Amino acid sequence: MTFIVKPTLHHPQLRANSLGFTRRDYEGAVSTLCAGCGHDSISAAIIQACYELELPPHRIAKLSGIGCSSKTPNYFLGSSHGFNSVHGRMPSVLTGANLANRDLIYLGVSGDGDSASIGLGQFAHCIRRSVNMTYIVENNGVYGLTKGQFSATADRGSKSKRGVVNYDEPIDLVGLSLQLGASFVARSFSGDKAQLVPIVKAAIQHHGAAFIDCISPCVAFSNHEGSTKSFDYVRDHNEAVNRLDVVPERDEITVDHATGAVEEVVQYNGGRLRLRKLTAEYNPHDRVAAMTYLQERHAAGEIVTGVLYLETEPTDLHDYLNTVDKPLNQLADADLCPGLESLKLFNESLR
Ligand SMILES: Cc1ncc(C[n+]2csc(CCOP(=O)(O)OP(=O)(O)O)c2C)c(N)n1
Ligand code: SF4
Ligand SMILES: [Mg+2]
Repeated sequence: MTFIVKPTLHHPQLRANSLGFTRRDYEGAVSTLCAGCGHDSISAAIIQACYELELPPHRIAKLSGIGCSSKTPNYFLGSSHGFNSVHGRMPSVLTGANLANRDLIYLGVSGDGDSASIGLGQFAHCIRRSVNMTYIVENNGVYGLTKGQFSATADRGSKSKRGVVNYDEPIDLVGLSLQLGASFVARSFSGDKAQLVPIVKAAIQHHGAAFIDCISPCVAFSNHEGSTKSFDYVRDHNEAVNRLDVVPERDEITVDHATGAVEEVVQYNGGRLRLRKLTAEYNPHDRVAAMTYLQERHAAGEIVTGVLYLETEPTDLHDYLNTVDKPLNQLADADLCPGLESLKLFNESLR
């Protein structure tokens, strides 16, 4: 992959977080995407979220598939672990990495083609297994990297840049992840930084499978009239059901919102989410109601954004498998192979 390294010099007065890192320390190489591509805004939101959460970069692992979206991990978190896998295969690589080392923070970055077309099976199994990760799909409704063919998330009736109509039903990854049991589900828009940054922060803090569908217009192939993934279309049809503040464990809550309108959810690591309702009838803890609401609003041509589902006491794959707290890749030979006597005892227990 070609890339241009960014100079490490920065203004001496750039504010550092408590780890001594500036926002620049969470950046990566210079982006080679088209100017104005929505994906670059998502990279900026990830950088901001990790800087604000004060995450040590060496504790993060970013994984992706193939596509313009999957190239982006090269443009953020340059000091973190990274793995660029085969098209549509990121979820199984991430699952394996997570099982081997549960101590890292996993970021899966993918495209709508990568996750809803070729990688749909991989996406589905990774979500239903509750892998502890933040899974972001940068959704532009096209295969940007291969010149703009419709992907499986393109809406029925939407038009390609050359005027071809898509007759296939779209796959809604939000609906699918709700059905498959994801414990955190959100949708956002690359053009709404104020919404996206706290959603990414909340997803990273979530213990379990956190999925974010981020509509991300492709300025080359899905930003024209007739596309339902263009900047104009999303701005005109965006219906945000809530707004989120993320309060780290170390910070006191100082702002008091109107009673009843704000719900506070304590996260696994002690941080808190403050969820402010914008739509009275929307309940982000009712999976079935969320699925119905999203389908109704989609039929009406609206794009519902915000935290769409949140389980307050989530569990992950390691909890189900009852794995030891120590990461498996740090276990010694004696732990991994406890000897013939232990094997005999184990076999006896199965008789
Ligand atoms: C196995 C395989 N099949 C097909 C391709 C060609 N290919 C590369 S990227 C891509 C689609 C990318 O679309 P998406 O995931 O939506 O990413 P975007 O470029 O839109 O961000 C395709 C079909 C490939 N690289 N590997
Ligand atoms: S082709 Fe589309 S998705 Fe790819 S970099 Fe350009 S604008 Fe972004
Ligand atoms: Mg795409």
